[in-house]
Amino acid sequence: MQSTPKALRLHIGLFGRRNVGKSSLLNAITRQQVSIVSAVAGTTTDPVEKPMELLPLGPVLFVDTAGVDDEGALGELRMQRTRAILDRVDLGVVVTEPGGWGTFEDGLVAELEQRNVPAVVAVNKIDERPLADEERARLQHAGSELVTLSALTGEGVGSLREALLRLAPADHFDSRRIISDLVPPRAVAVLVIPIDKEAPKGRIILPQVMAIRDLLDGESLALVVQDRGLRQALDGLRTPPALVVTDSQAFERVAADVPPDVPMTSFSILMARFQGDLVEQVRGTLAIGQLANGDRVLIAETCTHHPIGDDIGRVKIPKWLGEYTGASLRFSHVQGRDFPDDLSPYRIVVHCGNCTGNRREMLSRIHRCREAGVPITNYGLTIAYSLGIFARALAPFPSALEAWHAARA
Ligand SMILES: Nc1nc2c(ncn2[C@@H]2O[C@H](COP(=O)(O)OP(=O)(O)OP(=O)(O)O)[C@@H](O)[C@H]2O)c(=O)[nH]1
Ligand code: SF4
Ligand SMILES: [Mg+2]
Repeated sequence: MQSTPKALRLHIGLFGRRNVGKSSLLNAITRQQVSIVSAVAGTTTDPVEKPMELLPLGPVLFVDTAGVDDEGALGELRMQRTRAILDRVDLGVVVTEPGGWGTFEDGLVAELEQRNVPAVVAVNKIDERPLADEERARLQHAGSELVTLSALTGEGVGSLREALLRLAPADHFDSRRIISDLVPPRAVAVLVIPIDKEAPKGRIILPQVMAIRDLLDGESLALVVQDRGLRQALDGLRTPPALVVTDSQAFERVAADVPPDVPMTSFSILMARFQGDLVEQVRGTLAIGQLANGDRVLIAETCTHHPIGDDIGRVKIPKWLGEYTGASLRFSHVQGRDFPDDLSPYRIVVHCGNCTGNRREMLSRIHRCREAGVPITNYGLTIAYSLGIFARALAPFPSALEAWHAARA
């Protein structure tokens, strides 16, 4: 994960007066002692950079700056350094404490606004003193979002993460590839699309269309077959394909036909990576092993299609989960924008691939599950796990496989 180039990471700057708790906040977010904290004003003298995976945002670079309210030559030098950072951040957090907001902070927000950089106003140290209603009303629109928190107790740090997620520029979420990064130019990807009674008439579904388009963009070759044509297709290739991707529902049959040394996964798992957070959802999948009689399972779909026949969410996943766990589970279903505020009744959330949704919203759902302590997985991961081919279906994604092994250990 640390291999994401610095330039591709979302840059988030922490700004504010000395001693408001910028460094403490960075440590609270990262849960590490990245930056030195002390009661002495002016502790941070040079910017401190911390690249990390910030759930639910993905790869980010935090920059903790020196407090910039001090005067004199030293103060001006620090201000110059801080301006250089204002110039290169994608998001700014202006840190203050209750009763601490003044023209200095207004100036910081204005500097960010001039650069079209969204600013989160973060009022820290609320464990010491709450934010007065009058000041809250005033700060509500000072920046793009207002959060109150305590770096000391951790209260509100989750809201800061969510605010950063909401304000992150859209292109931060669009830079990923669905499949073309897994298939070199001119190499072949075999896409297995069974045409059965559940297949929509006269067309193929969106994740499949998206994968084909992405392969074309990557100058790779897409060989599209039905499951019963797979063996013949593989026999006809002079070199093995770089990847086989199947509809999850044909996983078992396809796994039997694809030689073990050929990487194989499903469209739904590709979608978890592209439209969600594969590593987090892989970790969530492990909770399937702990499901017991009477546990409630939430099945969530982003679009509001009408369930037909052996619908995957209503019939197949409940059946596979029941067979795998041997438990009698209670299933609830939500579609579209419905996603419960209270997740506590559920032992696990099984989400669809979110092909019609946007990634930001999916990440926000994953984040809410995490905050509520409820594991979240997805359709393809659940099916692969229930069928006992999880490791194989994750082999194309080393970091996900690693997370799975780590979580099991
Ligand atoms: N009570 C309380 N104290 C805090 C909180 N956050 C930080 N502090 C304390 O405030 C002091 C300053 O914290 P720092 O994190 O060093 O502040 P800073 O903004 O990085 O300061 P400079 O680097 O000097 O600009 C330390 O004594 C911290 O322990 C908080 O949420 N609550
Ligand atoms: S949004 Fe979800 S349920 Fe709807 S087609 Fe896409 S993956 Fe399937
Ligand atoms: Mg500091």
